[in-house]
Amino acid sequence: MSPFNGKLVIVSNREPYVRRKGKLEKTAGGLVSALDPIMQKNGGIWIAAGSGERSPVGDSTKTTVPPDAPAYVQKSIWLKEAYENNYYHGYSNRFLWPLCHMTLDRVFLRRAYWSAYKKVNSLFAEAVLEETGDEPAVVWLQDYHLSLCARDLKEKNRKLVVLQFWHIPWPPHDIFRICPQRKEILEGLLANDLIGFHLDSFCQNFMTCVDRELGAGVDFKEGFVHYKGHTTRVKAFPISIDFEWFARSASSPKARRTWERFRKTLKLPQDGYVGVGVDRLEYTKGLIKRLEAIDLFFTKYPRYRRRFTFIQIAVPTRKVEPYLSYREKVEALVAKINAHYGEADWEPIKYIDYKLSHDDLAAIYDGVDLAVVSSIYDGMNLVAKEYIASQVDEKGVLLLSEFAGAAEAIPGAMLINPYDTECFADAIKQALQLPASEKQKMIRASIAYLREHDIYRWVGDILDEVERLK
Ligand code: ADQ
Repeated sequence: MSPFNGKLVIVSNREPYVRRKGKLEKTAGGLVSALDPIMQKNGGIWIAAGSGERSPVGDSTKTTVPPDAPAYVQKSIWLKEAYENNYYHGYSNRFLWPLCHMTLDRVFLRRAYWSAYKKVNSLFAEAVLEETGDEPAVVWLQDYHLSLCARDLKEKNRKLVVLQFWHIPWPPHDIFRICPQRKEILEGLLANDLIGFHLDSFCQNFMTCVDRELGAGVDFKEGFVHYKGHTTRVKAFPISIDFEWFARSASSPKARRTWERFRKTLKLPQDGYVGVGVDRLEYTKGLIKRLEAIDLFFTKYPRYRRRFTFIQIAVPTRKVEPYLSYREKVEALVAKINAHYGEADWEPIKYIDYKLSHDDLAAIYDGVDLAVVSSIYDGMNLVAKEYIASQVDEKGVLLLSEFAGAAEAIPGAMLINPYDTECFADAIKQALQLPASEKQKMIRASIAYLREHDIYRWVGDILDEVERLK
């Protein structure tokens, strides 16, 4: 990664650290997992909506993080509850999220959502401008919560270089045109100097939308959009993880002890196979499809009862509808499968509904025989990459949905279609039956790719592109 000396301001909805019971804790989720190591290395300021215990000291607060080795500043903006509900739970998560993931029956919109979304975007822009004044800086906006921010920033400080990374898919135009505010959103995004997506197909979808909706000048091949005198670079940067960190953590003696402790606590049979799924409790991650496939697997292949146990780690992150109902459905299905196939001393699914540290996850990833990522649609999916990086023993198999961005790049994964339950169930059996040498060959191919394409390369590629644009 080339040295980056400009002042860096990251802006995201979610704080990297949240205060709970007086203690700052790192939050779960792809964005924070990806960018916290970068900020710890480079320093800078990270602006986000406050979400833990509210500070009594005003509308925004600054803290240095991480608490045990302060490396950068976190500025938290405290939003009024109505704004928070309508902008975050409403427009961002009940409207844009399902729209971009093409789960159209979940798309839900209210007028109040949009006005709060606009207001909160302008509050974020103000919070950035308070830090930069008239000075130059690089402002890196994160995700779909902030699609109008770049426009405000550029209008008030022309010296800023503004870029945005869109962490979720960008849907085809036929889907995006469902959005009544599509022109404002596209114009807002085109104020950026650079927009990044995980995949080239998302870039193409986005450019088709600005072409059809705004009549912007689009160079589809080179990835440039010219609109109202401004040029925006549009480019794919598939996000990754801190490969070395996971590899190191998984190979530590502590990881072995952690895995043994898990085996004991979960009462896993000593000689059986173990699979794992690690997800936010989120409908796009395809947990129901996965459980249905596991259910069918035990029906079709009864000899694997007692010989295969699946650990599902599902952390609830959004405590509103439709997540509450989804959680109920997932938990009911787990209970049904356990009641149907379970025995006095064996449960087919071990369900864990809380957050684990990445050290614990690395130990589990290395300990199990296979991991399942069954997203019905996913921008990238970092769990897939964390699992590969943690394969010290080179014995694991990754069953990966072909609808996760990760499937486009990672060689050596076993691709599945989560909608095709029967093939999915068969793939679990095939994965368990693969000879050790074949598993090793596959996982080595994945590891070799990922070692070269880690999170530092992702950030380096983006910041190099920023330097070129400057
Ligand atoms: P997410 O959908 O949140 O983000 P994903 O890529 O699935 O992200 O990664 C989830 C992260 O949360 C991983 O780092 C994982 O280890 C962690 N996590 C999940 N469950 C956990 C648990 N029980 N305990 C501890 N940690 C847990 C969005 C997009 C993705 C994209 C990312 C990054 O939806 O497609 O990969 O951003 O761009």
